[in-house]
Amino acid sequence: MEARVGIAVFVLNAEGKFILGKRKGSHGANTWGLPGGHLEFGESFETCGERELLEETGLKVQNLQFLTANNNVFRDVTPNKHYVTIFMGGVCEEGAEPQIMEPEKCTAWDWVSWDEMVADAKIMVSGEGTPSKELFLPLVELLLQRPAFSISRELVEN
Ligand code: 8DG
Ligand code: MG
Repeated sequence: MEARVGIAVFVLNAEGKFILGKRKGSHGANTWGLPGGHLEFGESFETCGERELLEETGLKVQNLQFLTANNNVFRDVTPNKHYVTIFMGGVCEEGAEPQIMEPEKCTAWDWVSWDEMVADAKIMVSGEGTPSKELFLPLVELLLQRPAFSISRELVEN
């Protein structure tokens, strides 16, 4: 089995918050992850990110751009899964709200700040305390593998 490519999208609002969705029916069930999905054959990162975001949330994103990438081995599923995650970022229209377009895959969307996500990731890594949102593995690994990375409006606005 080879590693696959997953595209994950940070879509920022005017406050610099982004959306996380509560996963259902797949690996990482009940954890909160970024909207996204599999990179299809022949597709660009940008097209995949825009497509997945629209399919899952109904949101349109402007100026989607590459941010960073990481490597994720899911050992809690049999057979194990291995993904390279490409993190893309962009801004949505002011006041736009995500819709639950695929209730069989995602049961809720919520806006979170980078600091809130980091706080939950740290709780999960330390194993002490209870995170306010249990995070999907690629987000926890983002903090561990790319400690210098953080998201902001400025990063995705240009
Ligand atoms: P698709 O078959 O419709 O393209 O995918 P999906 O039904 O939307 O599946 P998904 O689980 O949302 O995304 C596909 C894979 O992408 C997922 O199983 C693992 C990988 N992936 C990462 N990081 C992230 C992430 O942060 N968010 C999402 N949604 N997927 C991610 O490696
Ligand atoms: Mg998805």
